[in-house]
Amino acid sequence: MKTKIVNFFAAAVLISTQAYISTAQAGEKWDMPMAYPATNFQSINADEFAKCVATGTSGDINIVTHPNGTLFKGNDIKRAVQTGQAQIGERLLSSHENENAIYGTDSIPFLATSYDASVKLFKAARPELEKVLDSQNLKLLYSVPWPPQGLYFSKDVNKVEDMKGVRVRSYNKATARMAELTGMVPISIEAAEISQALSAGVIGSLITSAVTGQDSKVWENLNHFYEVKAWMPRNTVIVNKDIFAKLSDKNKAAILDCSTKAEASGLDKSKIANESALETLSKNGMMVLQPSPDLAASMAKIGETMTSEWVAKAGAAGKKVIDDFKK
Ligand code: PCA
Repeated sequence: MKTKIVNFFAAAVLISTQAYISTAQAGEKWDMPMAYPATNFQSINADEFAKCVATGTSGDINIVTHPNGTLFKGNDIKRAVQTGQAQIGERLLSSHENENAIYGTDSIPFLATSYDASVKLFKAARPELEKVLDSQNLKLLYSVPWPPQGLYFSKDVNKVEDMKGVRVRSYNKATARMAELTGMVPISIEAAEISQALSAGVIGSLITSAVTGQDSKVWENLNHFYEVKAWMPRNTVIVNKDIFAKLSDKNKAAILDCSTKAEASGLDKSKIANESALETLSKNGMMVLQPSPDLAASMAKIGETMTSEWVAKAGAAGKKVIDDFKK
């Protein structure tokens, strides 16, 4: 109840700030819902993108970012942009893999686990992704990888059997499937609610990056981080296709130029944020560990199962992406 009141108050302040902004400026206001904290590198990058767009369109388009799921929760952002309730938004597209397997390309286990490989995989996937997004009234602007995904626990985990029965937060199909195959119990929880879920004992484990562990102050409840490097999922910024289509050529070009810049600077920010988050985890008493050979071998096997499942679902489009990536 208390959080509800606080959220309501925050929303009221937000609305009055926006009203001020829209009367003070002549251009169009675009709302940009995002699911992650304002201090996260993805959100900071989006703020810079918004500034670039305001400058590049000479004030015609003013993007107002709404971090931490305050305007729409992560899971609702894509639909909000599709329907034009929000003009633009940032979303972890792999969470929509149930709509189309192509959305899950970045979460195929152990396929692209370095920044270079992640860039290469995105390049291979982009044309297919754009097709799928286009069919849903969306246009892809830019995409930024999260650091490699590891496993957080409150105990030593040396073999897959040690995970049995542990409740783990899931954020997409791959996290849920990995949980199932390791004998864990997946529970879908928004990033903004991780700390609360850990403190309440709803979950005892996470599959995520060092950065999201840091954002959620996981050391208050967990003490082991295994650098499994399962995959590097991406946040993708999408705009409503109809709204974009109505812009002048000059404003379209300005937004695309800012998108190219945001994709490059987001990549750099992700690398830097990962290094510093790993340090922060250690400083706060987390053990940052490599998986044992036994654990790594089991995870690799689970990865193979998940990869064949994905390939079977993704069909010819998926095969083309993987072939292009491996070229
Ligand atoms: N953070 C996001 C997605 C992957 C990551 O590292 C999250 O946990 O929701």
